[in-house]
Amino acid sequence: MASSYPTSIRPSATEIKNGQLTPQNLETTIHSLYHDGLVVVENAVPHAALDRLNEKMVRDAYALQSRKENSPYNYNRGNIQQDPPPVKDYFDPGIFLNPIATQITNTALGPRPKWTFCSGNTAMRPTADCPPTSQPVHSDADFDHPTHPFAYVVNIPLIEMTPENGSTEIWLGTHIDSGLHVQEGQHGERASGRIKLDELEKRRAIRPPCQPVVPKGAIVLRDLRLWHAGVGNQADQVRVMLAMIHFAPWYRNPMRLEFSESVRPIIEKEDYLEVPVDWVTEDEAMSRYLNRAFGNAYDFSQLP
Ligand SMILES: O=C(O)CCC(=O)C(=O)O
Ligand SMILES: [Fe+2]
Repeated sequence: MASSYPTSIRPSATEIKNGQLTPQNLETTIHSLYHDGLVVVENAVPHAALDRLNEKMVRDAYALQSRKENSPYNYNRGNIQQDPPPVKDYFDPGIFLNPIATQITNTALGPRPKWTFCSGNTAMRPTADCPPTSQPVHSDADFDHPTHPFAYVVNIPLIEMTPENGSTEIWLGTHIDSGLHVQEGQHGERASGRIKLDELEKRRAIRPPCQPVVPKGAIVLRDLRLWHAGVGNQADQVRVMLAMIHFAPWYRNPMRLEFSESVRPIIEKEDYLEVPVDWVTEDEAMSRYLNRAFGNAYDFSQLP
């Protein structure tokens, strides 16, 4: 039986300094994305940038949580869809335009993938009225989609991610026979993309899921079609995990990002991604980013 645990690579100091993997390490990532639908790249993001963003996003997470039923949660209230602040002060290119993540998606999907989704998933600490609850196993590709790779999620946890604090449960290899035929739930609803229970049991006998320990500074690249689930956080710290999606350059995808004008000079220097953005003022960006209703922050309904 193939291992349930993902392949991790540890780039050398030279690779990190150059923002480029060697051909050998790049081949390993492409091999893992092809066979497992997921790969981990360790030591790729500077810790200071993660700490700064984490402090802000954890504070914001409590504000979102206090909205209870009206918070933008996915499947259950302990797991919140949370955008990072879309302004220069929090826009560290080492996180959002990470060169190694971009090198991998350029190689796997073709030159200049489109970056059109920028958000995060926050696993809240358990509370009396909201105990740790896992999400149903699902695919984020809850719409009719190609059977070949067309999009990768770049997940960046802001702290070390462990089974205790809600490391995402992943089902390696499930991107290969993914599609609406194994899913339940209507596209666009809060609990869409759920994998049918009999399909889960069939798959468990072949290659069961795992919850990997993902060290701080690591990036997880995941095929958008891969089955996974947010797991209840049992720890006393909030776990924020950023989720950026790079779509193949040829994929018909009209989604756009919304950032403050202050981010524009940084984005305009980016040569390896196409980044369609609606620019807004700093004030608009700051007042809007926590007010996306569910189905807006996470809206793939424009996709075919
Ligand atoms: O928070 C996680 O670990 C995963 C969340 C997730 O998969 C989702 O909300 O779609
Ligand atoms: Fe998901």
